[in-house]
Amino acid sequence: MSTKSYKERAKSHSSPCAKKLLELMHNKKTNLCASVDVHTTEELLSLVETLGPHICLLKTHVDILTDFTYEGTVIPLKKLAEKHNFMIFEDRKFADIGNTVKLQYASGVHRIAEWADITNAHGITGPGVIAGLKQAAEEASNDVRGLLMLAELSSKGSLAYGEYTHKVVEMAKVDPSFVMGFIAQSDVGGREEGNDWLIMTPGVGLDEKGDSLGQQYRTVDDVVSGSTDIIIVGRGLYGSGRNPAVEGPRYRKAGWDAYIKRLSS
Ligand code: 6AU
Repeated sequence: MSTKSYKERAKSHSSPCAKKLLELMHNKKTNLCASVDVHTTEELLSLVETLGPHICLLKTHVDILTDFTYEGTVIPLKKLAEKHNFMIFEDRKFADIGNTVKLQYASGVHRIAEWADITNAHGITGPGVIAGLKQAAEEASNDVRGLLMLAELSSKGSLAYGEYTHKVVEMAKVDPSFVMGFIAQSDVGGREEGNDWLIMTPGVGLDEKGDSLGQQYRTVDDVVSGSTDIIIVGRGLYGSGRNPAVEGPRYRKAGWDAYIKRLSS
């Protein structure tokens, strides 16, 4: 766990993308990432317009959208990111050999490498996944790009723990300028070489304990007092019976208060 401020960590971070995000978090005073898993671009843009002022990061799953187009979806999303000052994380969970993920990241209808600041990958296929994604990022854009490795998962029965998690963390060390941190539930370590990994944690909810398909929720205080730098919240913000205009500020405050508490611990 880091007890240093986001501002301080931004100064010396090895990843330009993490640096940019940490500065944004410090300036905007939010460690909330909204995960918006909806079916249409209209729903996505409308939720982002409401949640945008409260978040440092928007997490998308663009393959859920039934009407995705670069012009109709990405261009307005990028405009909202500029208007409300947040970054974009496409939660693609790449998990193939280096050559294939390189093609998947840059091509197809989604062309993720062109517009998403951050994406993520499983380590199951080995370090070629990092090298492949990095090549695609460099060829697709001059903007900073960052990769999160999935070290632990929030879902019941996940196989990502113990030795597997440890090996994913070791793998990340091959490129700390591109790998900015982990999707994880705990402090996965690996800072011996001075790497200041960002820990982003999904499976966060203040009102529910889980869903019927294995998702497990923990509270904001629980994760941030541990090692979480960014809370990833989905249905807690916009699920049935939730008002995003109320839940956005609520989760933002909970996340920021827990961070301030951690700084003084
Ligand atoms: O808050 P929810 O349950 O509505 O949404 C959680 C979001 C979903 C998942 O695909 C994602 O977080 N997620 C991930 C990520 C971000 O990679 C990993 C994980 O372990 N659990 C998880 O829920 O969009």
